[in-house]
Amino acid sequence: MKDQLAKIKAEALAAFDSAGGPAALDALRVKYLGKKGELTAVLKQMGRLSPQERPAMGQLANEVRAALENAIETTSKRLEQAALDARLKAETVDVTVPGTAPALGHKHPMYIALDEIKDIFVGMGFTVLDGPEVELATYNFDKLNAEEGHPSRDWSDTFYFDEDSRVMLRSQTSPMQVRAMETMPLPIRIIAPGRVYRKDEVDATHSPMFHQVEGMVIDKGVTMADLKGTLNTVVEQLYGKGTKTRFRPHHFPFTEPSCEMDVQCHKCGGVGCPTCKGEGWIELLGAGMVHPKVLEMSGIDSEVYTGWAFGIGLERTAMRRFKIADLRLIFENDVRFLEQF
Ligand code: 2NL
Repeated sequence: MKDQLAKIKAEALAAFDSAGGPAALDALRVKYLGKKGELTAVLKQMGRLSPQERPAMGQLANEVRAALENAIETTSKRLEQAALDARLKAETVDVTVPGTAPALGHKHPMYIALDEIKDIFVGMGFTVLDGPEVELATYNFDKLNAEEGHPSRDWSDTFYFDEDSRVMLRSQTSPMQVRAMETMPLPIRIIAPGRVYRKDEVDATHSPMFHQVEGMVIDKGVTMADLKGTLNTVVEQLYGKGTKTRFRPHHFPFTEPSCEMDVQCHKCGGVGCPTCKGEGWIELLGAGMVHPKVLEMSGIDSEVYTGWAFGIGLERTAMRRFKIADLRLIFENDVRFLEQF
């Protein structure tokens, strides 16, 4: 029996040593130490021994069991470590492999144009205003001196929400400026960029939704000379120093006098070419001195304060700047188009 135990011990230790992995080791544990294992089989024969022999043999059997359990423990640790080493080696990250660059988006061409305009005005001390696109006709029309019956108030031109034409999608960003006149301390210098809505059919130059920047200055002693001087400075920053402008008389209900400003064609220098349709000039914006009635309706004393205001279409500005022929391209948001700017 002693020889049997010694043989089991030697065999088992050798087998553990050459176990290829944790599963193989576990199978060996069952083979030698399990209920039907070899060591257990020997122990079952203890009953056949004489009482004198039993204690010594029992002790030997326990020593063998302890030795095997110990060996299993160390072998198991060694195998785990080997597996970990192998995994670490296999999963090595090569930090020198070039990564996948994330696709970077970029500004929409119209917002490039808008941000340029904003920067120029902010640099001159103007505040940028934001406001609701759903407006009251009072703010969009009444307080801007466009009375009942004015053609722009017609249902065929304006998106109303209700039968009695009180709530609407703003058709210009002026309502924000009216709110500014009503609430901001004077003097004010503001620009109001944003979406506006008019019932136009979609074509190469029209869209029922487009963008506008309006601006306004109100202070004591403001004149048409301030309007011209400021807008000329803006144009020189947009189109380069020395760019010529001209002011033509016009009509808007909210300004008096009103004008439109043209810039000399940057392409032909004023001689006339396809870009300016032979005119030598390109229409840029509408402007004027804020109508005294408009000032009074917003609670500003028109005897003390005067102001000027302007409005410019953003899509047209961006189209000219980037030579975009069709307005629809600006809104389709096809990345193949947008990526060009
Ligand atoms: C154009 C013309 C213009 C204004 C907008 C304005 C606003 C207030 C008072 C007076 Cl609250 N005027 N805005 C003035 C003149 C022209 O826009 O052709 N826009 C595209």
